[in-house]
Amino acid sequence: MLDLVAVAFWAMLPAYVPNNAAVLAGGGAPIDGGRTMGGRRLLGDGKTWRGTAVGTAVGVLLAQVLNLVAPTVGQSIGVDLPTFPLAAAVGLALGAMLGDIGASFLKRRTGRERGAAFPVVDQLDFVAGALVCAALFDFGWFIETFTLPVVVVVLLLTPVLHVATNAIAYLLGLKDEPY
Ligand code: CTP
Ligand code: MG
Ligand code: K
Repeated sequence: MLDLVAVAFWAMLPAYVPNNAAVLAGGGAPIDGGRTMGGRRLLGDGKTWRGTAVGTAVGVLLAQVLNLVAPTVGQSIGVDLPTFPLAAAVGLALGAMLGDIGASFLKRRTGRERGAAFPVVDQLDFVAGALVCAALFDFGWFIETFTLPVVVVVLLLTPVLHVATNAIAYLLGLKDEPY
């Protein structure tokens, strides 16, 4: 059980970090360029080119660091930790950003202003994006790494981690809302 949690957490790290990096790097031009659809912003000012690019880059870089330390860390906790081929790393990091962007599109279409909470979607949008893109970019790696039990742990663990991380970012004054 602990093995599953360790593998799930490790395999998702390149998808967890991009959203937090985007919060720190955000600002600048919005992806939608201010365009609207049905009187509402397509995505809103919370989805920027810079946040998306930096978030993706940080996730891919983190995967390289994890690749270097996987044997050492794995041995010390007695778990066979996965490494990340480049395509898988890009899939996880970019996919996490795209999932979050997709959720903003849905939020705007359902009348939610920038920053409004969208429970469940807020907690799992980036997981869905990361898993779909990782599968598209490196299917062999994906099915080997994300076995059904690992996916189940990811789906249970991520909302808890997401709520905790964002609450901390809010308390530190890095984020405007605690979700
Ligand atoms: N951010 C960014 N680019 C992204 C994602 C996030 O620049 N692709 C930055 C923005 O500064 C954003 C902050 O990270 O305001 C927090 O991200 P998030 O909570 O996802 O955005 P919200 O501002 O809450 O907007 P939305 O309602 O569209 O989710
Ligand atoms: Mg938000
Ligand atoms: K979000």
